[in-house]
Amino acid sequence: MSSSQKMHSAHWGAFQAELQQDNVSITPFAGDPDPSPLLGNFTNALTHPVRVTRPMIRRGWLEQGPGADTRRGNDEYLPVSWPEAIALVSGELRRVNSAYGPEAVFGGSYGWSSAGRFHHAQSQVHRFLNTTLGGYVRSVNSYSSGSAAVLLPHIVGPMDEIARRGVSWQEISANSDIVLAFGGLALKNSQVASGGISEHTERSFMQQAAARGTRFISVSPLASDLPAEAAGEWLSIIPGTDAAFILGLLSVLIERQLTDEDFLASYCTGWPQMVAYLRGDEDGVVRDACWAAEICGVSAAQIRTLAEALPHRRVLVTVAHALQRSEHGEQPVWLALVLAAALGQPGLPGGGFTYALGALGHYGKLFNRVSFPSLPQGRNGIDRFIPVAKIADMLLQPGEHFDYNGRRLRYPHIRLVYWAGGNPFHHHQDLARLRRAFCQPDTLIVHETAWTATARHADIVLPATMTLEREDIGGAPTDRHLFAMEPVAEPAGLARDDFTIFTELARALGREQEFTEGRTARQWLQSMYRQLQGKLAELQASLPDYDTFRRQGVLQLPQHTESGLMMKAFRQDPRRSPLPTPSGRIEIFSETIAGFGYADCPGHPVWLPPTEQAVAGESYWLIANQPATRLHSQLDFGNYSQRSKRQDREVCCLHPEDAQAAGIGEGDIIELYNDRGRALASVSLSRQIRQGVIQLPTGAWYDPEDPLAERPLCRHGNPNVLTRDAGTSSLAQGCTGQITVVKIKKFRGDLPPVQAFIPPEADA
Ligand code: PGD
Repeated sequence: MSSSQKMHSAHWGAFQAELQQDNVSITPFAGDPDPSPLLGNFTNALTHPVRVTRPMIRRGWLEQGPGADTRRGNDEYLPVSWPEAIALVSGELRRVNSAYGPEAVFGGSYGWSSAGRFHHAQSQVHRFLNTTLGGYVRSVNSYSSGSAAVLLPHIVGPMDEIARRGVSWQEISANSDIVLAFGGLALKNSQVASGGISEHTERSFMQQAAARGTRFISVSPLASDLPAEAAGEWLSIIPGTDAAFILGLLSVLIERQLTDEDFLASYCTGWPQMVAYLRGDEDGVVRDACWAAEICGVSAAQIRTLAEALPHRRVLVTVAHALQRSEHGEQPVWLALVLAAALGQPGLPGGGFTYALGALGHYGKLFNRVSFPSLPQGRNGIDRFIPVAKIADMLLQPGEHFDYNGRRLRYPHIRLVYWAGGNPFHHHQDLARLRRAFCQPDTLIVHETAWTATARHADIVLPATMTLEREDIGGAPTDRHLFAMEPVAEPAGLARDDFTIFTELARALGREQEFTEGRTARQWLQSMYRQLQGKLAELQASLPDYDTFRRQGVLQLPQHTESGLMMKAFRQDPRRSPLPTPSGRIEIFSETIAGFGYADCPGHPVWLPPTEQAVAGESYWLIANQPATRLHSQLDFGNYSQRSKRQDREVCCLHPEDAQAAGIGEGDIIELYNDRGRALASVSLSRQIRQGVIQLPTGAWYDPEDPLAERPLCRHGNPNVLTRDAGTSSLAQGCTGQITVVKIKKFRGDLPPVQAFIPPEADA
């Protein structure tokens, strides 16, 4: 590494970076066998005009003070100095806290921000609100796996045990005969891991497994969900119907007496109820292969052939995050576990059920024996929360009751929303509704590196540094490398890191000592590193001193050699190592969930039809999945993401026969529309997508032609103008952004220019 090259790390890989005038040249970490092309988004990011470089206040808020305001998203901004900004923010925090208390402050602030473990924006904002205001209304769970995170502990164990600590790629490549992957194993997803991923090994593990004879089967509406290296098979299915498909498989296994009854009797509860449901004992509906085929669009013959191929082989069943990010998303996850159990596979090397393999770079990896300490959050003095995807409901319906995981909760009345490190106008559904929700609070404060749509709806926008402008430490519990992240450039304009902003605010609120504990950012890093040294010393392992670590740039941590231990121990001795479920077994029927009495998530897994359905020839299933050219919405202005656009629009994928029927050709701009909104996108034709389905990835920055419209047109192609804002079920209330129903038409007329990357008007 030359002296001008700086080690750094992102959620999508480690690298060395060198500033060359305004651009950054990137060299991937030498130890990474398959670096992610997303690194290319850094090259032009530092000085892009869309960076936020000064504290800015929305004109309406400055002139009229705090209060609900429909101009949010369509107003001018006025620059202020840092002292003015600090005085305004601290004054408003003081006002809201003394008038209404922390119950009126939403600090859920969901978002991935950047990889450094100290300058982790969410941790910073939570610590700040706890130590200065005494607490805040928080959010629980994630947009990634909101429903599985709630379901899995009821039926098998904590999600981390079944995903991050689940079956490893090493075991798969050595043992699995069949990997049945609902939602596939797309490399675009596993190239990313929160906190960082230094070695992208999924491609080579799939290659090794395929070479040994593993049969990869991807059940998905998109062939592209399985990489070529897996040399696998594509079973094309109608979106959102996997639960019916699995019920069909189970019925064939029962009919042919191919279920592992010993395993089901000794390790599970509730198989008889499942069998009764499949037979239709209560409602007369026989859920066999023909019944399933009608719903899922896979023929009964294919369902039978697959079911008959599974028994007496080492089979691993996995379900991508995407499947549970849709209405009734709990059901395919639960049924995949039931299928693995019916085959008697859980706890065998390379077999059973693992949740979301391939959905993130964390899964299928070995775990570090110690993890890097996280920034202490302080104590939240109140216990008010929402499931994360209920943000718009909370702001629009204060005081209303809602169901969640057996509890009846009430939305608080929020006056102030504080966001750092996330982009709700990327991650949330039904953006017109979200805008109405964001018009409700008195004040919305956002720290951002760039003028995202979220920043453009804020009253106060504070310029945050990008990761490349900060010293930090990057690492994840599933990555054996720890990186000393060095700043590559000075902060853009007046940008400051979140910690510095919060330190100044804490000082203005008279709580600096409580927030900083007397440490600078560097001293926090040193102290966290010392804690790591302490943890390792207990294992008789040592680390170099902090300065040596920073000079080296990278070090290696000891790892466990095996994964999936919870399930293996359970299989070996279910009495001595019961699962952490109420029965200690896999719960095919859950008394707890049944006791909640939810019609949309009963005591055993079921097929429930979705509220909205595509009608052949009239409307389409829209898959709004993760993008391949950026992480979520991050650095959409980066070179790599920009190169993927056509006529500046996001590209959607459509089957040629659907296109022909609609009079649409390759490269045409189309409008996707429904009752909630409209979006423009460029068309790419492909037979790698099921007919009747359109795929438009998330992450194109929201760019409404008329920000105040009831049914806005996004000129750029953000699918969340179209998606439905409704929870997965009363159990988990997870996000359902993955699947929606749209119509399409060719766009005619003058193409409006994309303006998402031009900062809002500012009065100098
Ligand atoms: P990001 O684009 O990563 O999206 O939603 P999330 O909000 O996490 O947003 C992170 C923001 O943090 C960026 O705007 C970035 O500029 C900012 N940032 C980065 N570093 C810093 C920093 O140090 N300080 C500050 N203050 N800001 C920083 C992701 C969410 O979207 C997720 S996880 C999933 S899985 C969902 N996926 C889907 C989906 O599949 N389909 C639909 N329709 N919708 C989804 N939304 C969800």
